[in-house]
Amino acid sequence: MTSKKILAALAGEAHEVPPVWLMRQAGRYLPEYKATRAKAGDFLSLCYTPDLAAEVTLQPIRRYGFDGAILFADILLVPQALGADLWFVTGEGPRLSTIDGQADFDALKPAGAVHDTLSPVYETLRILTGELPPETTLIGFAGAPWTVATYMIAGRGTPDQAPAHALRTGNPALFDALMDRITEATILYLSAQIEAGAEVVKLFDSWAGSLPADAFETYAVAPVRRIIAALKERYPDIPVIAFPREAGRAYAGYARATGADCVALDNSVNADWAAREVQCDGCVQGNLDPKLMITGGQDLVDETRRIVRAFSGGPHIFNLGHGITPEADPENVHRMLEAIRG
Ligand code: 1CP
Repeated sequence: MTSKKILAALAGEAHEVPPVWLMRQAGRYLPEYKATRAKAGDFLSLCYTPDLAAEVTLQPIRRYGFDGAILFADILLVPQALGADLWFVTGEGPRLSTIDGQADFDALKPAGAVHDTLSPVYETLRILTGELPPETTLIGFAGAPWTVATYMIAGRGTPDQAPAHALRTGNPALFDALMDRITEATILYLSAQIEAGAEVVKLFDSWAGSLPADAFETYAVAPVRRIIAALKERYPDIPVIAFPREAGRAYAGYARATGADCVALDNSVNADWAAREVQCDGCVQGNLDPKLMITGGQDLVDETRRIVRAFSGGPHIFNLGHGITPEADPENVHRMLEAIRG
């Protein structure tokens, strides 16, 4: 038995009041986050300064008492650890060096080199294990290989991931080599996060929905299955949450195909359908439209209650369908929690 509700839900337990945390719960909607980020100077310094990264991880736990604390870091730290240049343009987002051909791939570091860059992240987790309340679950994470590859190839976020699709179909040998390198690096990175205290790990496949049906198995399912199998071989008890965002009907069967203990649902999925077709295989998480954290009101309360009801028959972790945005009203998080916890 565990006093940690998230771990209990991941083990298959249903709760009348589900555990809750939010994607991007440490972020720019919180004034205390902005203050710490200003102290760090820039986003990457915040990620690589363990005391400050631990501080921003803890801020939403102090303010809201969430059941889960997600490590403060970014999915793009893995490309950087593999040798890509990474910088953040204020008001625009991340920029990376691109992968256009074999020479760019050949310049990358081997997977085993990632710890040289990422060791401060492990230190953040070690700090958090000593500071979190005993009922709070510590969540580590990484990007899933396809999503990380889209950023490494294009050098930035793109609306349609066109550069990655072009490499995938135009030079499959090079694309597969890149996917392999990211997959190996991710296994090492998440293993080190678990050694440092992560009790659950989550794989973010934010662009899984842009893969056509015939490529979904190869690039969204198979690499995630390989990562989960490798982690479970070393750490049989570690639960894994996977988020194949906008997978649509491919959400059905995804947990079985990948070995994930919990599937995170975006907000385009119908909750009653997901209760039948996804929750039958284990825990589900997510689904609330993040826009409701801006608009609030009775809609927020009604939608929150509807999702709690839809998933009340099985294991469920309450969350949003995507990250909370900088425009969200911190008071609306209290309204949502009140609707869940009463
Ligand atoms: O200005 C700022 O302070 C930076 C905003 C920000 C934050 C708060 C970025 C830049 N990353 C993060 C933290 C972050 N990113 C976390 C920390 C923990 C938490 O959730 O509180 C996590 C889990 C992520 C994951 C992440 N980064 C994803 C996957 C989830 C998703 O949102 O789909 C992705 C795609 C990224 C890349 C990234 N990092 C930052 C931005 C703005 C982006 C998106 C870039 C783009 O597509 O254009």
